[in-house]
Amino acid sequence: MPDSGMSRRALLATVATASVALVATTAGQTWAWLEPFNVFAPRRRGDGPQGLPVNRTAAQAGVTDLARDPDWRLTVAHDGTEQPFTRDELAAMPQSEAVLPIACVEGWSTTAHWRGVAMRDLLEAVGAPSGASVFITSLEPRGAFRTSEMGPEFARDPLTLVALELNGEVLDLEHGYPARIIAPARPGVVQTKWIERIEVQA
Ligand SMILES: Nc1nc2c(c(=O)[nH]1)N[C@H]1C(S)=C(S)[C@@H](COP(=O)(O)O)O[C@H]1N2
Ligand SMILES: [Mo]
Repeated sequence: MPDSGMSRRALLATVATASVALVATTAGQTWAWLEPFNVFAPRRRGDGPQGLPVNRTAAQAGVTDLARDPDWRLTVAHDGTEQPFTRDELAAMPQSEAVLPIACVEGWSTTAHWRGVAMRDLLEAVGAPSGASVFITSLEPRGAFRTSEMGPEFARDPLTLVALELNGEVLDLEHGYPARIIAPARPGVVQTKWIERIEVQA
């Protein structure tokens, strides 16, 4: 019957359109899902200065001049006092080492050798309890990852460092020079770079 033939063609056309739409939707999701791999491409293990990928560069963070400023100090605020440390002063303190990964949610994890002042030694130097929580602020003027919080379990861990060196060299500007946080078993987003202030929580 001509009518049913038309209906069948109409039905087939509808199914075909639906299939195209389904393929288009799936393809769209596939591309959206694959998209991060384009971003990963320049961040493979070993890429970036000192053998470590870079999440956000110093230029992107707007810290290039601030991080190189000889007047930079790391200020530790505790119990109403503010104690500034120059980089040389930090480097003159007992140094600790840790082999720890940066694990970024964007899909890479790279282990590196870090050296610097253990957070617990820094806390002790300003008379703060080793079981303190700390609030860390970066030189970065704005940005989602410019601050981080750290509970006592991390602050007192001997592997939690205010890192000054990476893989045997002075920490590269891209990796947080003059100083950054590195701590075990924490996501990359809280491994704060270019730090300028540590507030000991009351
Ligand atoms: N100040 C600051 N620190 C930061 C970030 C940032 O954007 N700003 N990015 C974080 C993220 S998401 C990751 S994965 C690590 C990457 O460190 P890297 O660039 O030295 O490898 O830095 C963290 N520290
Ligand atoms: Mo990250």
